[in-house]
Amino acid sequence: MSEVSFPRHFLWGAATSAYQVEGSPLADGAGVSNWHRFTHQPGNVANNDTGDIACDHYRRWRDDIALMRELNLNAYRFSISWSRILPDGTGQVNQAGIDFYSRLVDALLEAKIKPMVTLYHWDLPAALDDRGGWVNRDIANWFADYATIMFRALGDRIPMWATLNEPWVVVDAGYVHGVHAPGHRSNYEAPRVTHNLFRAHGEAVKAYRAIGKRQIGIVLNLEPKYPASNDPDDIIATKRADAYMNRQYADPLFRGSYPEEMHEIFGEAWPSFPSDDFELIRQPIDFLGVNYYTRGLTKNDPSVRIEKALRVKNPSATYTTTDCEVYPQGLTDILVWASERSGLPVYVTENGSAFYDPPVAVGGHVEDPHRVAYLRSHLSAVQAAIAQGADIRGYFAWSLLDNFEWGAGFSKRFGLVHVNYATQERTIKDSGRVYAEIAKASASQS
Ligand code: IFM
Repeated sequence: MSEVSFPRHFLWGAATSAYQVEGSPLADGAGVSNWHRFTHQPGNVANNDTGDIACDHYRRWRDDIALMRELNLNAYRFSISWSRILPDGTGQVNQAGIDFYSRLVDALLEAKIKPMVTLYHWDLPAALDDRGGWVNRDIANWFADYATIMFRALGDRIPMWATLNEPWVVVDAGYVHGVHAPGHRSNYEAPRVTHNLFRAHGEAVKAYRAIGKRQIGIVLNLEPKYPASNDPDDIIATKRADAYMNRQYADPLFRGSYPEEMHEIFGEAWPSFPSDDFELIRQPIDFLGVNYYTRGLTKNDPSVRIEKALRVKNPSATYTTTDCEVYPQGLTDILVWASERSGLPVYVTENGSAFYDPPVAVGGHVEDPHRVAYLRSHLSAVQAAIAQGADIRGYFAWSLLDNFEWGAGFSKRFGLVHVNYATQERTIKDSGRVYAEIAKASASQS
C-alpha cells in the first residue's frame, strides 16, 4: 500500500455504536432498550455479558476523544441511542439524552474531528418493541419523529447523517435466526421488517430535506458472493445469496424494487408491497456507507433456511475469531459494485477484524500482527477500488475500542484500542499506531 495515494480530504475515521460502548444504559432518564432487555435474559449472549458498563464511554468520552486525536483521526462515526432521547420511543423528550450527544459533538468539532451520526444502530426503545417494533408499519413515522428531534438538536453541527446501520443484520439476526434482539424466528415477519426499515429510512430522509442542509445516507453491510465451484447449482445459489444479502438492500434504494429472487427465497411468506412505498424509499440520498468484513464462498444447499445457500470455508485462507475469511479483494469488488450501483460517493463506514488479543495489556503495548496485516491489506483494497474509478471518500475502522460484540459479548476484540474491562484502561494497539501513521501521512499530502 502506498500511504500517500488517497484522495484529498479523505476521511480517516473509526466507528462505534451506542449500546456497544456507552454503558450506563439507564442513566439520566433514559428508557429501556430492546438490547438491554435482551441481554438481561440469561442465555441470549455469551457469558451473559451485557452493555451495562461496556467501555463506560458515557462517562469517559473526553478521554476517548483524546485517543482519537492520538490516532490522528479526522472523523468519528457513532450512533445515538433512541431510548436516551425518547425513553418511551415516542412522546416525551429526555433533554439530558440530547445534552450528552450535544456535548460529545461540540468536543469532537473542537478536536477537528468530523462527526458522522448513525440514527439507528440496533438499539430500539423496548416500549416500541412492545407495540410491534419493526413489524408495525407505524414505526416509519416513529423513526422520522425521533430523527427530526435529532436534526433540530444537532443538525447545525453534523455534516453527515446515516439513517440505519446494516438493515440486513437487523432482519437476519433479529427476525430470522433470533440471535439478536428481539430474538424472533419468522420468515413472515422478516420481509415486512426489511420493508419497514426502508420506509423509516425514507421518512427520515424526507424529514431531513425539509430542515437539513448537509448530507444524509445509509449504511449497508455488503458481502460479495462467489460460487464455491463451477457447478451450475452453486452458481445459481450464489445469485440467491447475493440477492438475499446485497441486492435486497441496495435495489429498493437505487432501483425502486426488490430483486426478483425474493419470491423464490421467501416463498409464500414474501408479501406484495404498496408501489407508493418505493417512491419514498428510493428518494435521493447523498452518500452510501459500506461495511465490509468478508466475502461469501457459496455452495447450493437446499437444507439452509431462507437462501438455501451455504457459506463454505476456504481451506487456504486466514480466518478471524468471528469466522470471517480474510479476503481483501472482496472489498475492492464490493466497493466498485456499490459505487456503480448507487452512483454515489461511498464511504467504508466499517471494516475491521477480531483476533486473539490478551485481556490485559502488559507494559503499555498490544501486539496485534494479524490485525495490522488485515488493516494494511484492506486499505490497499480501497486504493484498488479508487484506481478502478470508485468514488471512495473515507474509511472508518471498526472499531475505535474493543467493545460489546452483540451475541458474542466481550469475547471478540475488534478495537484499534485495547480495553481492559476490569479497569477500563485503554491501550493503543500496534494496529492503532499503524493506522495513525497512515492517516497522518495521507493528511499531510492533502
Ligand atoms: O460490531 C459489529 C457492528 O455493530 C456492526 N457491524 C459489524 C461489527 C462487527 O461484527
